[in-house]
Amino acid sequence: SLIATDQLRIIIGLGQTGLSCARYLASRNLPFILVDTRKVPPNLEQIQTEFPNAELHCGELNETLLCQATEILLSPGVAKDQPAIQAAVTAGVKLSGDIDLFCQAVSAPIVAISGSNAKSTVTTLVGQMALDAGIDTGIGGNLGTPVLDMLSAGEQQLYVLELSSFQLETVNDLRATVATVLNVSPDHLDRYNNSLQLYYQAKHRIFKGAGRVVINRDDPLTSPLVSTGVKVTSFGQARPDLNQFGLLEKQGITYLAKGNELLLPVNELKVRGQHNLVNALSALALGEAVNIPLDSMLETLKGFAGLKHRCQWVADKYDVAFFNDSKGTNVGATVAAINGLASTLSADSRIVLIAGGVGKGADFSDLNQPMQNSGRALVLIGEDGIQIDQAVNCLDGLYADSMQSAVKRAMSLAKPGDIVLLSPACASFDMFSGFPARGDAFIESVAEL
Ligand code: UMA
Ligand code: ADP
Repeated sequence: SLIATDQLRIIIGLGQTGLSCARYLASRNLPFILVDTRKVPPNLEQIQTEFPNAELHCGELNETLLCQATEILLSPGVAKDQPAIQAAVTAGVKLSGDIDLFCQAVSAPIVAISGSNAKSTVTTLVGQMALDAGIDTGIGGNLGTPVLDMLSAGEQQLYVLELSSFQLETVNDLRATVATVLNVSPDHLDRYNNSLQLYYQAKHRIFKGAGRVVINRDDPLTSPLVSTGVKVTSFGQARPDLNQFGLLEKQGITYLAKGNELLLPVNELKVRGQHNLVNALSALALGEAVNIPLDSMLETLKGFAGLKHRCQWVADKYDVAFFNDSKGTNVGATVAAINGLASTLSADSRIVLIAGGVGKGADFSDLNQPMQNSGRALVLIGEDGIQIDQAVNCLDGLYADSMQSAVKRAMSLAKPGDIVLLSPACASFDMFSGFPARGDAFIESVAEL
């Protein structure tokens, strides 16, 4: 391993990432100190049992301690612009994280995927394409399994990583075989001084040292400045140029296409909505970059039914269809969900949207146009529901104090043929443990109707 033993590493954050870093260093007999900004981190007992000899500091960050480190391994949930961390950086301490450690440890090709939306869907899809093609593949990152925990299964032939802007903040040298930022729209701006530029810059760290790059033709913010040797492949909705991925119409049928080559009629896909066609195209471009055979990738696409909580069809009740898009946690995602589902509706049918939660300082005005085009009614939940009500002035919002009453209200407002869509455009932590619990509450409430 490239890791020096005479260094003092401080792990900040005792969540999943911090634990994975501690396990990784311990397995290599490398010393570390554990730090968490909370007085009592949630899994303190487990940590003390697992690492009985590790020095542990909880509560407010200690600047003197941090300045003594050679390297700080920062968890994604901890902002790096805190004074104690900045003081350490100024004092010459290297700021790093689990992603850098992982990249130093493996030699297999890495597919690195970021973006404001569609990360989990595309990561899962590319991972499944690789597995179906018989390639031993590790699939993880922001998606759920911390990257270092994947190493316990032994080195795989390929890694497909979902990387958040938070994780990318501490990335110094990724050297992915192929890297992409699928799309950029405002999210997490509370963590970036309300600056889209800072958020964008964090995301674009994914391109550091990348061998190949995949860009979205429909979103200029996804294109990095790369040196001439780096191959760039694009995906997008329009008819593609030679060797690029896009949609092509022939005799009234829309196809996924590469250049002029028709790959698959889109009606053979199980997933619905224009955004999912784009997701399929991006997965093909990424898979091609790591030599997954095209025929095999198309077979995987045909079988892919999408992930739970992402525009997931739940049930039809009294001729109203219910869709769970609990993972729609920012405005861009909810706009895509509304437009994607609206394109499947008949002429008189519309969407009843359930939205709201923790707004993360977002500007919700981009919801107005899609709701004007396709909205029947707006039901609001959570602490920042009122902000959405104020931004969406084409409809009067109705308030509900639980998921159950939101679903009942939505049912009573819907007309036969309509869709009730939970796509909150917000985080869930005011009412739920996370987006999965919020989506499950929706599914249960629909079942009770
Ligand atoms: N925290 C503190 N003080 C600390 C450490 C953490 O207050 O010293 C708080 C954070 O503010 C945060 C929580 O504890 O609210 C968890 O933070 P963490 O960095 O310990 O998180 P992990 O458990 O390591 O999980 C992280 C990702 N979480 C975040 O980025 C907040 C997980 O993504 C990811 O699956 C996991 O690593 C494995 O890679 C979750 C997420 O919400 C799903 N990601 C955001 C998103 O998708 O929008 C970016
Ligand atoms: P992420 O991991 O980036 O949050 P997911 O794959 O979990 O992405 O999808 C999150 C949400 O983003 C979905 O529920 C859907 O509302 C929206 N979405 C999916 N694909 C796209 C896309 N191509 N562009 C914009 N929004 C999308």
